[in-house]
Amino acid sequence: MTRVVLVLSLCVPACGSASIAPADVLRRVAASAVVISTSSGSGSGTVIRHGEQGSLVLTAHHVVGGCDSLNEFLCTPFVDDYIHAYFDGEYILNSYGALNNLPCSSETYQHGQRFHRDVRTFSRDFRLMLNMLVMIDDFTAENGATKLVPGTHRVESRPSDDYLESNAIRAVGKAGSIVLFDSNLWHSAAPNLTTGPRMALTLTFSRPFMKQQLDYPRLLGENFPEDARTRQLLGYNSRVPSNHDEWYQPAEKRMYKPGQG
Ligand SMILES: O=C(O)CCC(=O)C(=O)O
Repeated sequence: MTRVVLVLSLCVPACGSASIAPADVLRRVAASAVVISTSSGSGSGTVIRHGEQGSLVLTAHHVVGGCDSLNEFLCTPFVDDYIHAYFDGEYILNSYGALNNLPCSSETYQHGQRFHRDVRTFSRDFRLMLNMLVMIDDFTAENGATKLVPGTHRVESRPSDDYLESNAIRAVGKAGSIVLFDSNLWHSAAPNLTTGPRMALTLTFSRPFMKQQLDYPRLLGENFPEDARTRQLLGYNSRVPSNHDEWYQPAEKRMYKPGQG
C-alpha cells in the first residue's frame, strides 16, 4: 500500500480545501513562532550554555508547555483522525519544533538543509513515526519549500545526493497547510532565495512505546495538561515507572496504561 504524502490545507479556502482552523489561530501561531525562533525560546539559555548556538539559530526545539498559541495548536486535534488511522491506534508526540528558514546565510539551520530522515531506526513497512510539517508562511519554490523524495521511505540506506536532488518534489503550499509524511522519508529544507522569512512547525508522532526525544511528562510535571487528549499526546499514558512504588499500582493508576501498544 502506498504511504502517500498527504497535504491538507487548514485555513485557506481560496485553494479549495476545507477550512479546518480559523485564520486567527494561524496568525497567533506565527506570532509565537517568530518570538520563539528569533529570541529563542525556552531552551535558548541551555543552547548557549552547551555551545550549540551557531548551528541552532532560529530553530526552537520542544516548544511544549507554554501558555501560548503553540500549545494551543498542540491541544487542538487538527487531523487527529488521519494520524489515528495512520497508526491504527494511539500515538504520542515524539518532538515539536518551530523554525524559520531565513534567507541563506551561515546562520541557516544546517540540519534541515541536508537530506535526512527523522527516524533513526528504519522501520520499513511498520508505521513507527510520522512527520507533520505546518506551513506558517506560504511555502514557495523561491523561499525554500521543503524537498521530499517519494518512495525513499522504503529504502534502508541513504540514496545518493544526485538521486535525492533529481527526484525531489517540493512541498509548495499556502500558509496553514499541513504535510504529513512517513518519517522514513528522505527530505530537506531548501535555500530561501527571498528576503522574507519562511516559518514552519515541525512535529513528529510515534507509537506510544517509542521513547520521546524529551521526556515531556517529566519536563512538564504531573498536573500540566488537564484534558485527556493532550495527556495522551504528551505521553502521560505510556510512562516508565522509576521505582517499585510506581510499578506496584492498582490498574487505573498504572503509568503504562492499557491500549498503548
Ligand atoms: O524546514 C524545512 O523545510 C524542513 C525541516 C526539516 O527537515 C526537519 O525539521 O526535519
